[in-house]
Amino acid sequence: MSRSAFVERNTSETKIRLSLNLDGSGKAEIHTGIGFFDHMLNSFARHGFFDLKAEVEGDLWVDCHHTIEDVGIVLGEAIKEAVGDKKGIRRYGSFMLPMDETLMLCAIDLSGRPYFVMDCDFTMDRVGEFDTEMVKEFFYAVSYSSAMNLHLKKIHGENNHHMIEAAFKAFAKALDEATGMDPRITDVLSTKGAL
Ligand SMILES: [Mn+2]
Repeated sequence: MSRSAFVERNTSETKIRLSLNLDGSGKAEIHTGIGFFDHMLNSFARHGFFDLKAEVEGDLWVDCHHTIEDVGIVLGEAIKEAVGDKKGIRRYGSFMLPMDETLMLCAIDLSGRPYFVMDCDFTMDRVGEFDTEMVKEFFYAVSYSSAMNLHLKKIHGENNHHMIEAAFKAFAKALDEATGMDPRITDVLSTKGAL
């Protein structure tokens, strides 16, 4: 049983084709037109052991906003589809990821109820062609379209490239744990019987 999804989304602002395999090996083919964003999505795939392909044509002549936000929406939809009925998965996942001076916490509950909390401030407006304020927009979109409870908290950080990269890697590690199978869980890990 393959836990994967393909999502296509076309609007007047972005055209996105994305495929995700939760049980992959970390292979990625990412083309968003934003170099730093490609670097982040590659890191997400590699460190979560997800296979991820993303072909994105966004209105980068406006700015990076629609492209990054819409990839977040589509990635969230793919996660939701790939986890399916959530039978046998751990549901919760968290990771504290160090990257040089930066320390980033990510915690996930695949609860079916979207909620996003981010406590991370940046000291630069941009890293490459990536606006730092889009970190919040991206993860907000992922959490809402996948119906995931997602927390991101910066424990320490000075370098903006490190802080963003640590957030993407911590998210990958936490999601890998939350989507992972536990042989002790024979149904859905909830006293309600459904997530
Ligand atoms: Mn880097």
